Amino acid sequence: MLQFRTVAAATSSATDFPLRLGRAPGRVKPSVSAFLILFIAASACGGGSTSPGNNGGGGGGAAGVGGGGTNCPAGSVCMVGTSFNPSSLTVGVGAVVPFINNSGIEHNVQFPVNPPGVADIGNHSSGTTNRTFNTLGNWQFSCSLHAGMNGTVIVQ
Ligand SMILES: [Cu+2]
Repeated sequence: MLQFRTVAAATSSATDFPLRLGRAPGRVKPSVSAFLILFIAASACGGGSTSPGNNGGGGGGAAGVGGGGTNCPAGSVCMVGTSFNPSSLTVGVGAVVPFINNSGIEHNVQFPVNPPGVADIGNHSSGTTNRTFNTLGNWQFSCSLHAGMNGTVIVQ
């Protein structure tokens, strides 16, 4: 009778043992998957930062395109942006001075004192208007639409 009991107790305790061991791997799993999530997140961030690095020096292509705007023929006055270029032009008596507006911006040319025979030029955003200067003097003009847009034709 005594021997049976001890055998039964031994077997029951033996079957308990593997059950406890079975729980131990179950606790490890959550920490492993948390580590994997962190690793994936870290590697995803790292991958994103590599490609933009090569896109650096793209500029500088169209540098020569805009240069034509300052090509003002000799002996003429051009409206470039919101200024006259040249701002001072010296001509001889009887010179025909083209006032050229290729800016696409509306301008006018107004003389506070008109040279004899020279009329103001009204608002316009393109085109060339000729004026003939037959009288000696420094003839100032301005565009009333743009403050500081001034020029002078010097007739010598
Ligand atoms: Cu103007």
